[in-house]
Amino acid sequence: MPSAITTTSIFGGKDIARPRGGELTDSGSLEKYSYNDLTPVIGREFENIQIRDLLTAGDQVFKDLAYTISSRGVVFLRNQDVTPTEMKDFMLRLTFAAGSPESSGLHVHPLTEEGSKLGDQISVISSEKQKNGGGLTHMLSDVSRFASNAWHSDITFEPVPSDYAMLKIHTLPPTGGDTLWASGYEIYDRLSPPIRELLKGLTATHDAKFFLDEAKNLGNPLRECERGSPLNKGAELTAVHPVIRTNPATGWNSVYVNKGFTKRINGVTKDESDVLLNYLFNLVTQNHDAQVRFRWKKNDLAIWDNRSTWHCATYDYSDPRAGDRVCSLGEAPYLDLEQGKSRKEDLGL
Ligand SMILES: O=C(O)CCC(=O)C(=O)O
Ligand SMILES: [Fe+2]
Repeated sequence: MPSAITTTSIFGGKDIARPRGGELTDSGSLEKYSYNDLTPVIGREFENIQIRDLLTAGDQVFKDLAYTISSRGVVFLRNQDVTPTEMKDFMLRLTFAAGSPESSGLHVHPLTEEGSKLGDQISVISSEKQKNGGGLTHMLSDVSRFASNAWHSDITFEPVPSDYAMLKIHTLPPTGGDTLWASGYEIYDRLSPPIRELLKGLTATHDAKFFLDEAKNLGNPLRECERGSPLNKGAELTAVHPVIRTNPATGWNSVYVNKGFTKRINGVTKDESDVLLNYLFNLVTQNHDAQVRFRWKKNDLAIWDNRSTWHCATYDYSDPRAGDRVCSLGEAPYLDLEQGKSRKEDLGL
């Protein structure tokens, strides 16, 4: 299979899951929509875009949108009239336009019930379901008073994890349930050159074995089938990825370990791994100037790049909160040792 990336400067990745194209650029097709950048480093809210209307647009619009999401980290669209099926169609076009490998489709979460009403590729995010010991947010099942324990990027336990994710929240408590995102590019940019060099040679193990217990609590068998890529299957729920990852859409490097799933930096002692991971997690959770916090209204929708951001739900409410999420799969994570850039330097900041 032809691959856009054939140089030896690539650390990590897998031959059947390399990106099809190179970096994206913005041709300006979204210029007619007004927007607000919510912070200098992360988040853009568009006005007057309906996902449903964009479904009939050409590929260039999807490319421009992919570039916008990948460069701003997360994009917010208010009050969307869109069905779960349209969300899936949209995400397939987005990931394709962005250059994801042919072997990558939409993810099937290992906890998604077989024959579920909305289909295999929709994860139902539901506070009520979570009360039964299920859902995607195990983190608070083990007693902790640190809300920051819930920071993660989606499904990094898969050998081929997510490029983009779309979440629409349709049921909301009167207040609470905000979601926060943080920029992986910005955290990479806060590392000194010697620490960057150290981390560029390292991989980390990501593990979601706790889903085996959650599947039992829910009474559903774990989905061991192909979960959107031939490389994502079985009950192992473990993957090894580079600690620093290049995003093919922007060419920018990002830190790629997360509190939810990353257990161990490989090839160093356990103590060194703990120190390094804790330092990186603290950079994410203790820098509110690398984060954006979104206050949802009914039917608002977010699309983010899981390769270069983390997110964290807020469990500060008691009334029901629910929505639908679709995750597309990108490339197997890699670091481009020659071409990978700092966001700040590339933007001349
Ligand atoms: O409920 C939320 O705000 C976020 C849930 C989540 O982690 C996700 O949709 O990937
Ligand atoms: Fe998530």
